[in-house]
Amino acid sequence: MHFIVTGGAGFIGSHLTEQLLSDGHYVTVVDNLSTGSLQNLPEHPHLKVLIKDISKCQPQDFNEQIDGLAHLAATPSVTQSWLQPLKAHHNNLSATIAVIQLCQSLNIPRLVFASSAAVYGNPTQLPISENQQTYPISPYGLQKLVCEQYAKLFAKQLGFSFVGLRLFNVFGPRQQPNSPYSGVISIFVNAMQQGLPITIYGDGTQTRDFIYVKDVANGFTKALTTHLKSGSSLICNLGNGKNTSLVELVDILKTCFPKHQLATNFMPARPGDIQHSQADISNASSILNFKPQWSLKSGLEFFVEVP
Ligand code: UD2
Repeated sequence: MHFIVTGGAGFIGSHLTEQLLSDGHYVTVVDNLSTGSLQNLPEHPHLKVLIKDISKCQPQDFNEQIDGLAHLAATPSVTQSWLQPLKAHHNNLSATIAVIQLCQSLNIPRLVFASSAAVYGNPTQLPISENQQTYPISPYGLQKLVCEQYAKLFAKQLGFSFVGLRLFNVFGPRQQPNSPYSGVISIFVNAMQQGLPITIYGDGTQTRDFIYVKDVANGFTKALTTHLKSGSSLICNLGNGKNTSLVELVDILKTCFPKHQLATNFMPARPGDIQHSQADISNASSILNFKPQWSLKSGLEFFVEVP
């Protein structure tokens, strides 16, 4: 099959591209390289890379029959969405509408969208199921939620099938550690490798559902290839299904890497931080046959080995 992966040179998109290629598929990556890098991608005879903003793509940019599109290109930052809401709106929401139009003009039968647990805001119950009320507390969460709603509407109208995957806390190789708002694991691993202290915001009892990036790539692959009815829409959480506190995370890091120093400072909790998060993954497991293969510990061990 031939798939388009938008944001395919980024953290999650590049792992998805690798998995699709190793499963024998053809992939066209579309990426404007604003945060992604060509170094994240392998050289492969079945891989084409189009360095372009997805919202500027035209149907004639693609010559082949496309069997599915995974849309991961975005400004994936809650902070940026507060600082530059119009720009984030363009990159997250308007770009998704451009993708939907591309699905229409190229007759693409499946759209898979990288949504986020941010659509829930403060969860009212754990684990969080897809039926839980959505109440985004950032422009980013709101943009992801409205993207889902646009895609659902157009899936029904145009007859393609849509899967929105609500990602929880993804970690693994190629995640950028260099902003204070990068994923906590990339920041801690980077500090550990450089012998620098880490900072825990709050008392460290907050929990997150950490999912290894290769499991996320696998979830996307299943969402692209599982048979679904034309015109149907499916929303699935994509997490590990377990929650781990930051204190437990630090303990796991210390056991995995006993030779590294890990000095810990505590600072006041970040405003707007949620206390607990854990995905109910029964939808993904029953409909997409998704099962996480990596624990936090095995993912961390592999991650730190891989440069
Ligand atoms: C995640 C997503 C975010 C949004 C949100 C929705 C990532 C990177 N971010 O934010 O895009 O979808 O979920 O709920 O996946 N922390 C520290 N020390 C540090 C860095 C972080 O203690 O140096 C804490 C932070 O205050 C928070 C926890 O670690 O309590 C996780 O932080 P995060 O930025 O990795 O992810 P999160 O859940 O806030």
